[in-house]
Amino acid sequence: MNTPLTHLAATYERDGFIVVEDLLDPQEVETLKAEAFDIATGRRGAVLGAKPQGDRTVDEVNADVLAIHFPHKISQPMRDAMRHPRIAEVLTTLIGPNVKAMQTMMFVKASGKPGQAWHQDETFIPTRDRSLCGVWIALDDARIDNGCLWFHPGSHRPGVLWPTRPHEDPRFDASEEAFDHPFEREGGTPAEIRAGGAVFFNGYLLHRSLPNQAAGRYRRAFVTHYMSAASLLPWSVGFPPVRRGDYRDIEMIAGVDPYAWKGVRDESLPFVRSSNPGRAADILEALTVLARSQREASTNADARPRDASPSM
Ligand SMILES: O=C(O)CCC(=O)C(=O)O
Repeated sequence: MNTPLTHLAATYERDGFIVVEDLLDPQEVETLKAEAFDIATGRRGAVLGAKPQGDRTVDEVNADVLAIHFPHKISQPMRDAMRHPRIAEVLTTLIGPNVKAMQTMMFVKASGKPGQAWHQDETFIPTRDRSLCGVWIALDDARIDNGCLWFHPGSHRPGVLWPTRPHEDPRFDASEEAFDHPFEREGGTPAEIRAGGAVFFNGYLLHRSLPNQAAGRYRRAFVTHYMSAASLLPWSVGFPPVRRGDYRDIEMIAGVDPYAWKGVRDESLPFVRSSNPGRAADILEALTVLARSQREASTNADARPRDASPSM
């Protein structure tokens, strides 16, 4: 990381995002890709949506996977990536000394797969101090043709969460699109990043991705969301979403947890989101049932004290 951290912090404040090249080395990148495949084929244990490889090729397996949610719960390399010391170093400069993480996602975007329409992550993951920061690590060279991220630089600065609505744009997946804001729908700046590089972006920043139109090339990315540990996290999570006054299925990344006395809860379940709509619906239905019993068990049990947090 050659750019001084103070310069990165000023750029983050101005634009709402920074790019850090070579955050992971090629071996770490390959390990995460292999982990994604192993999770999707059930080699990391019984995970909702995982399906044995059988006689499918690697490409056939990957084509069925849109994303893996909460992979850090079942994969040590994913958890290591979430807790990467270089990420912690940058985040303590951008956010403050005390940083927690609440979710990971692995996007497996094969050729032909859709992008995600303009949105702000704080719409979905609300902090109380606007400290949400997504760290999106490219596991393949992310270019315009294979569906890199796009940003509206500076769109975080008004501190406004714009409304969202369903869209019928076939370029994008089913998640809602932000509208009624002053930024060009077809504008923005692409963030082309080499494999191993990462973009850190503010939770109020408008961003999107376009479909992967590169024949025979993936655009995989490992994403973690972080925030100041000082803020509560009234996150609606689960299927159907249940609103928590303060979501406590967190990992401390740096500094101290001001709410350590609350303990942590293991309530979010890893699952594989299929790119086949019928299969995705079945998985969500099964997840709803499982998540409900997991929540009941977690609510009935005392939260684990902080120092009893599991290490894998
Ligand atoms: O990777 C993508 O295509 C979209 C990711 C994204 O928008 C996010 O992580 O908030």
